[in-house]
Amino acid sequence: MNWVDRLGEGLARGVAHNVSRRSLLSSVSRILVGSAFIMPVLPISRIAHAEEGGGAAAPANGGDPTNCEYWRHCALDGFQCSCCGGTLNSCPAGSEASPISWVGTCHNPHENKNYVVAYHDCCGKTACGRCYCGNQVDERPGYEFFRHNDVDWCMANRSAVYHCTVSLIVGPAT
Ligand code: ABN
Repeated sequence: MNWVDRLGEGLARGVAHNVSRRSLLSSVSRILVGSAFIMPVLPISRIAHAEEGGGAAAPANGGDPTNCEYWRHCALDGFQCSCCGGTLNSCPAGSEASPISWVGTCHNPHENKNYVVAYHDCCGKTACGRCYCGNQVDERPGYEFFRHNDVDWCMANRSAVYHCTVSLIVGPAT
């Protein structure tokens, strides 16, 4: 791997000799801003349009919703709020939902249809510790940061303390 190190060092030195810090920062920030338009790199807030807001038709349920195998938990990484004083789609009293979420596409075997499901963390109370699910449908390892679901989505809340996670149906996946 020495040649990789030498190549990297050569490139870094070349850039350092030929490009000023200000113009490097300006180019990098232009690339970052530009790429955000092409590729949606941040989690998206859909909570206003999800199940609680009545946006999606409630799909047929069935099965035990506190079981990690329950279909709508297919990409859930966290403690299920329904075991923590909340429900499948509402946070326990004293906690508040994160506006950003991880989104998965889960198969409802009772209807044989796929649904987009948003996993919102409930924040502001210490970790619930019950009914943990570590499901990984469509998840990628941590080094593929934007496709990794082991993230505290409370980071944008008044309190970043994670309590549990709800699984909201956003709508049918078309
Ligand atoms: N989204 C659940 C979670 C919270 C904190 C840390 C890892 C995962």
